[in-house]
Amino acid sequence: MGRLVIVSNRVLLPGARSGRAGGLAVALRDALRGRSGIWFGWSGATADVTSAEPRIAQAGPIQYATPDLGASDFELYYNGYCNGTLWPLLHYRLGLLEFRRESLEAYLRVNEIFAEALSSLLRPDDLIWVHDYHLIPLAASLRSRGAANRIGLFLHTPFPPPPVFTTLPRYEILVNALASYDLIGLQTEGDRGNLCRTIAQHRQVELTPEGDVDLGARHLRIRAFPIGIDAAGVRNMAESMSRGPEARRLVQSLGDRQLILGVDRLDYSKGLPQRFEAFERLLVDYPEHRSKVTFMQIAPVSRGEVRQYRELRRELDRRAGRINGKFAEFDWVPLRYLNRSFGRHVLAGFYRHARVALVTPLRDGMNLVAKEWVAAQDAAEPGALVLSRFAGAAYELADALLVNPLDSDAMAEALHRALIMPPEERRERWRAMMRGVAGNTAAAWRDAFLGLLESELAPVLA
Ligand code: ADQ
Repeated sequence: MGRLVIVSNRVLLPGARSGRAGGLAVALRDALRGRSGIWFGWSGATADVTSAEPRIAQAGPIQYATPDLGASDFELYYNGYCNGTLWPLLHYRLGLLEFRRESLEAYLRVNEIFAEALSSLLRPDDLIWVHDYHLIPLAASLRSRGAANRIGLFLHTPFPPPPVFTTLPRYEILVNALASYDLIGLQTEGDRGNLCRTIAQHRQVELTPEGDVDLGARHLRIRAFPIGIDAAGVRNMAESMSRGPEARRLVQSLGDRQLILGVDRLDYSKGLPQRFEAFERLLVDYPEHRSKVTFMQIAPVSRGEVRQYRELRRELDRRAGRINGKFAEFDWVPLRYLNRSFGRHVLAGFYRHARVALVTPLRDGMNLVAKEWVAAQDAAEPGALVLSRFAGAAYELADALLVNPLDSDAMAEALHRALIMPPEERRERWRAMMRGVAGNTAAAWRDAFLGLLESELAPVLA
């Protein structure tokens, strides 16, 4: 068995506190632990220029190779093309998309430099697993340096339909780059269909119903691999942390009020303004909940260097101030809005005390918070989940109260329904959701992807 080489935008370095790392980073680290290999990705630091000589660290069988980004590439590649162009495009937000040719050039250049740096570390039988939209051209850059390894890509974001994707100037560069992979994984069947149609249209080829296509030199497979979580781990963590100091203080501060909880990165894809509006509608349309519920939204600032994110933050500050100014009583603050992050274990304890989880992205690849909240519930007394139809998680969590996050009246109705839902209905819905979450773990996701990437893969066609 060859080594596993994982390439992702950020790397969970040895010794880093995994309590703050996302479930995904932990799953990838575990994937590497099972076999020797390399974890390659941006160090998180900037230097004068993007470095083709990564920092190297070794921990047990895993080598960590982490190049720095040059200051201008941080601006043009990371903030510019990745977060200012691709992220809004992949989340169907064309109005927020900014394109500059200079950023596209930086994107291609950084991928070239990363490929150069990685090439010197590769062995011919290494299995390479690339993650996410930051690195789409990486396989093509590696191939041009002679890499004949099996290379897979997993896209954590949604993938939009062709009329949306092809609004991207010079989109064909990306579609052609995708053809250098052996396997591309997406979160849902919907995303898979969209990517298949985009490739079919652009390359004038036909894909099989499963998503196989011969692209000249390569046989490409496109499949849905919905990402999962370590359900048992989250459940155990929630069980013990529900009695931890933070959760105890939270419960004490709530008194006998019910907790509605939202946990997200502060990102415009997460639908936070609409969520605040829905909470306001709840207090207007169902005044019986005033003084009886507390909505806590945890949203640590992310990508604060990007203009759209700064504007979003200002808008949320305004809305939060207005809601509290309008509805607060001398002994009740309806909305607790926190721009700070908490460790995974603290969040797990909070999840268990949330009577309602409010997960309403406008568009989301999967949304692991929804799954983590389900796994954290007490089987005897679970809460209710209000979930956006446009999160990948909605495919698997059909027993949540599914809402359109653009319809704040409907969201207020769903919130009301969740708050008054009888225990038996909550238990029934939760049991169905938990079966799905427990049955599709992060480890199962990883093994399914790598299993297919490794199996009788793509004999390179002559
Ligand atoms: P994200 O957009 O970051 O991920 P999500 O899936 O909800 O969104 O969260 C990923 C991880 O970050 C989870 O383990 C979660 O607990 C943690 N997290 C989120 N908000 C947090 C907060 N406020 N404080 C602390 N931790 C927080 C991207 C895609 C998603 C996709 C994931 C994984 O945008 O659609 O589900 O990758 O593929």
